[in-house]
Amino acid sequence: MNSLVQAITDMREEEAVRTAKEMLDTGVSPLQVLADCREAMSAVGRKFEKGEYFVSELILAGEILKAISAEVRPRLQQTAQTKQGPKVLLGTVKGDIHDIGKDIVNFMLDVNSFQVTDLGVDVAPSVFVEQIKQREPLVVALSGFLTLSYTSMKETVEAIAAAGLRDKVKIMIGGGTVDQQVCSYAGADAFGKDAMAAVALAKQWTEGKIHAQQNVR
Ligand code: B12
Repeated sequence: MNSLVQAITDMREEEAVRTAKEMLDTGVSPLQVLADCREAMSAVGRKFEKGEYFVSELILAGEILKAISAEVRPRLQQTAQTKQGPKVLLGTVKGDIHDIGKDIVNFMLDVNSFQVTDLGVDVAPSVFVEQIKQREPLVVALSGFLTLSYTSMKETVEAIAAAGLRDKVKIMIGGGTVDQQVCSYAGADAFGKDAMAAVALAKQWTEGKIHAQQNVR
């Protein structure tokens, strides 16, 4: 466990943010810093499972990660291109308010030139449907960390299909323990294990469609 992972896991907020800044200043890749954050969040999750940590620690862990993300984001943007690519609609599904992973997916897509609309957390299937009609994205990205989110993801995919929009969008899911089994259950097109996977899928699905999408409106 390196010192950043240790500081986050032990809830030493100031030290964690300072360590992350120092790592970035000395040339450690922003993606490595995010990977360390992820490792720490898993450790925090394990402590919560064992009853060593409570919801208050989860909230603090969330705040620490948001503070570090705020440091990481501008460093990623330094290398970003400015062109506006295809549209992606993103949100955490109904019943789930976890947004740290979603926010990382948002900014990784954003720095890779996608036009991301983030609908926030606890997003009802009907809202996804409404926003697809309004914004005509090529990709819909559903995030969820709770087991109950799998049902919400399935209901969201079903609502999109019921509205006759299923063949207009590619749907990816991700967050926490989402895997191929959840993907098949939900009826999504693919799952991604991290924000880089989200970018890879979005690129794969929209290649050659960038100009077409830019001309919409
Ligand atoms: C922080 C946290 C919270 C915070 C969330 C703060 C916030 N603003 O998000 C708060 C305190 C609010 C919270 C609340 C709860 N939580 Co909570 N929480 C966590 C914790 C510790 C970390 C989650 C996290 O943000 N991880 C960091 C990110 C970066 O994770 P990541 O998976 O690496 O993210 C990447 C991928 O998932 C992927 N990704 C994410 N979204 C998407 C989308 C797409 C399309 C793609 C392709 C990829 C992708 O990209 C991300 C970046 O690379 C986890 C433990 C854990 N091990 O994850 C529990 C955990 C998820 N929580 C849990 C629980 C039980 C709860 C509560 C029910 C607790 C309670 N009793 O009240 C509530 C539920 C509230 C609700 N209705 O949603 C359980 C879920 C168990 C389950 N299987 O259902 C966990 C697993 C803890 C545990 N071990 O028991 N929680």
